[in-house]
Amino acid sequence: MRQTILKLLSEQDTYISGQELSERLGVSRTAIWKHISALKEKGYEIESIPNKGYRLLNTPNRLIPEEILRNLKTTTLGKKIVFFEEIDSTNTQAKESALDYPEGTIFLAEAQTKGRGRLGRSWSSIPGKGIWCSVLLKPSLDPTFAGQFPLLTAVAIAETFHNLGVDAKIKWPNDLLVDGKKICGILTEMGAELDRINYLVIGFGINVKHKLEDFPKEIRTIATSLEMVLKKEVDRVQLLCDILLKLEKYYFQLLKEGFEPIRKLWKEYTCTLGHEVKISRFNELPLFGKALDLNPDGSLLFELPDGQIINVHSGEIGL
Ligand code: BT5
Repeated sequence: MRQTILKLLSEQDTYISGQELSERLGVSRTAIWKHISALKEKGYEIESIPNKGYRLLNTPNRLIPEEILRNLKTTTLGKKIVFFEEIDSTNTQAKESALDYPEGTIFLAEAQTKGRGRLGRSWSSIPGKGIWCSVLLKPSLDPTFAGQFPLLTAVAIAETFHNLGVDAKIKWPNDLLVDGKKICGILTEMGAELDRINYLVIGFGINVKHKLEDFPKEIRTIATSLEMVLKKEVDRVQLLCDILLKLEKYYFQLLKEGFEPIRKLWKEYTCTLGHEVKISRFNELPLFGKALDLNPDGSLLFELPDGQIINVHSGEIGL
């Protein structure tokens, strides 16, 4: 209901009367008035003049579901939004209720108190500055395909950044860097049986409005934000809507055509291939060698100093 009221208000430059709204929505004028009051409380500036009606003056510059749904052009992703002003971690929430929500649901928070990175690392997620979002997907695929999803997400986000004029590079497997500093991290988690994915939760954290001093001291030298790079304001709502649209496009493409088109795009955006790198691995000795190619399954083709070629499925790259 509120979404429709907002749509009608934003389509019109002039006033729209309470009577007209109540007729078009089939509810009483008191109900309309209550919805308008609730919207004002959320930060919408709505002028109401007796005998004239309502007029939308300003929308809140916040990442709230009403604003996202007003701008979203997807068919599936983001059509259902679970929003928290503050939560431990959107990935944790998405995983806990994955079976209760449909594919495409997004879990979104203005702040995370226990934002998570990979392998138990933490993700700094201060209020109002970033996009802290988890997308729930339920592809009918074998779990061996799961590794393609963070790569696909990195491509969708890198491409959106490029359209904004930000030259972001993907560090294998899925960190996004600008001038060597991390601007976005992706954490993909899965619920699966041996031969079937039940759900995937793709969490991405994007630093948007941070100034240098907004980052905790320990990551100030390694982190950056879109506004630090662009030196102008970035609209988080529009950015999230653009990312979801691209993510949806590539997700459907992956289901239809397989990974190859995404792999090609990933290779265009990466800064890893062709370089001598060190790969730190969980519970194993680090590897030194040359990153040769991205394999069709998302693993890295890697040449060791003795010329041996191996596939690396997971790890952390230091350039
Ligand atoms: C990641 O882990 O990069 C994945 C981050 C995913 C965050 C999203 S936010 C929405 C969803 N809900 C969650 O709880 N998580 C996801 P990893 O590659 O392990 O990188 C973690 C490392 O990045 C940390 O150890 C820090 O060094 C650094 N770091 C932490 N916060 C950062 C930030 N805001 N910007 C840049 N670097 C950061």
